[in-house]
Amino acid sequence: IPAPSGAVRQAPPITDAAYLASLKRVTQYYVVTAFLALFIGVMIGPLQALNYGGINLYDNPVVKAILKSYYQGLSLHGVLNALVFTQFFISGWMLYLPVRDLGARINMRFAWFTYILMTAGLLMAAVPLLTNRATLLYTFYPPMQGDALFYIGAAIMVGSSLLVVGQVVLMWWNWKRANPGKVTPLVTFMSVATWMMWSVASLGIVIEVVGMLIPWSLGLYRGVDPLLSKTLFWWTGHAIVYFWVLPAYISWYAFIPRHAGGRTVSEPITRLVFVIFLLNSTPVGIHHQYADPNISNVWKTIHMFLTFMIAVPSLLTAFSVTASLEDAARARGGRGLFGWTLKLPWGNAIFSAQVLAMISFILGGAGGIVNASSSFSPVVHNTAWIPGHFHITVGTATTLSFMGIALWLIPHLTGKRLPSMRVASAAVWTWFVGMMVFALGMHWQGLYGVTRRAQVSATAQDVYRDMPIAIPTALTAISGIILLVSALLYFYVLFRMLLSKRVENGENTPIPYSEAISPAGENLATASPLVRATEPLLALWVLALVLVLLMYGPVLARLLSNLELVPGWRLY
Ligand code: HAS
Ligand code: HEM
Repeated sequence: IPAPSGAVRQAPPITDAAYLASLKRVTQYYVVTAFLALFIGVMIGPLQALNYGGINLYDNPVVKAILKSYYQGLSLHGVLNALVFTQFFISGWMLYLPVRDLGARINMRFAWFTYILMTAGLLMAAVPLLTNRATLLYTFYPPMQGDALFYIGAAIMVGSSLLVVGQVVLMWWNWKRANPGKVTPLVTFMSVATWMMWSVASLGIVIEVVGMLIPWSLGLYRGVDPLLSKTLFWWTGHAIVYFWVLPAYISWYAFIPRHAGGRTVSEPITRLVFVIFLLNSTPVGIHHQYADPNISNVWKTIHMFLTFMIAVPSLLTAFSVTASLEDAARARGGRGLFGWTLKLPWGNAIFSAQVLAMISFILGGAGGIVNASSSFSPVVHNTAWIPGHFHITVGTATTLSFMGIALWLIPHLTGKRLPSMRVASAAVWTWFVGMMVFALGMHWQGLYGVTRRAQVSATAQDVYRDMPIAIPTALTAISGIILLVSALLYFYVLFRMLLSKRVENGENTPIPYSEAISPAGENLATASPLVRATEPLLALWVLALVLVLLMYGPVLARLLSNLELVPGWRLY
């Protein structure tokens, strides 16, 4: 991490060594649990990529001994990668950052209790998943039904994340009371806004699981309405993608400029971006349901426009972060319209992982806008295009960013050293290349109507016989191998680091705060109107809730008035 170029924020020192050690340890537990889940989840990915490459390994005796079906593997892959890895990493990352940013003292017993509860939820859900009694895919749409333990475990896991929300928001609120008239520091602002957004977003899935699926799986209801359940799922299910990507944005705004030797462009604009996400992330979920009946076209269209609007803060981010990279590169002597990019520290895996993640997100974001357009949606919906889209969003923008962050965060938390920057770099570059090839193959296959969530390697000969899909099929298979190599390299570095001895005080690897070209200032009285307008996060939180109720209330009311209860199915 290069030395700061000027006046740069430092985390206020925490003098109580035992408290700091406990805070770091709980964060480390979250992060390591996250990567263990990713390790298992990712090992199944290449089998699926080979499936979309026309190669069926699911009859192999070794694979058969572990996975009962393609769908058990896909359920594990989706749940472990998209739900468990993200939630554990984010819970550690966005608890640790604001606590250090404010130098605050939180109740460590409560923090540990939350981690243990979340892990208990995970273990409960894992039992039916591993024993093929919750082969429901990560969206667990009814009428497919799993064991009650799966839903109860999932509810406990999500519920524990709400305890982290409570702890962080309360800590921030105490800081506000102790510092009247002060502007919330940027990293805390971004973390609190993201947690608030998640609390509003998660309500849909909480109502679905606690109010419908748990009693149904316990036999208390004779059936559930699949459409109502799916609508509640997507209330949470789209906003969750911003819960996955905003923690990466925190790093892109606050820390990446420092890694590159530059500055964050504008703290006020960054705050605006997070406020738009708080308000607008959730009332967009119906773009997943254009094909569903009993939701009027008016609401589908409103959600479509709100979806286009939620691309705006990401576009603001794209320009702001590029400007901060250009600032860094020009300070290192970079020249020309694009030539400056060569001066960026591409050999530093912490940096390159995250900037390659951003580059992949340019393409992923563009694909998202295609998905959101109700006129294009019928072409791509439920095809291989969609996994193509989300492996360059959550599978790269988020995952590769978290992989890069872990390379400085673990040394910071543990005092251990990254064993090899070269191997780490090889891992992150091959991940990027692998995911680009994967996305090309999957988007391309999707355009020919190859369906997602299908064991096409067992049926392709019949169904897709006349389609010219040989090239995208081959690309997908090749990408699976590249990604397997990449994952093995990354986990080798990560686990070697974790298993090595502590060699220094973790504080020697500081939190890489960046200086801002346009800071928000410290006092509200002298701050710009934009800073003052974005400071009252509590009021904005309430507004976000009201907006969601307005945008979902009439849709849910219509579904409730036409309930169609369906008994459970067990397909696999
Ligand atoms: Fe999506 C489906 C629309 C963003 C994840 N999405 C999914 C699914 C997942 C997912 C997991 O409207 C599948 C769900 C399922 O299983 O069925 N998505 C969007 C839109 C956006 C979007 C409009 N998605 C995400 C993010 C995800 C994610 C973020 C995870 C992290 N998505 C959809 C729709 C569907 C969908 C439909 C349903 C499809 C269907 O039919 O089923 C937008 O938020 C995207 C805005 C993004 C941008 C890009 C900004 C670029 C940035 C990087 C800048 C680069 C820099 C580098 C700075 C406008 C910020 C410069 C480099 C230098 C070297 C200088
Ligand atoms: C689904 C491959 C990593 C999240 C899929 C599918 C393939 C695949 C081919 C589509 C399966 C189908 O629709 O039938 C891979 C490979 C990976 C990888 C080769 C890297 C080695 C990841 C990562 C994440 C992720 C890092 C998220 C953090 C998902 C999700 C699904 C999925 C959520 C959808 C599951 C479902 O439809 O229920 N993966 N993946 N994958 N993947 Fe990955």
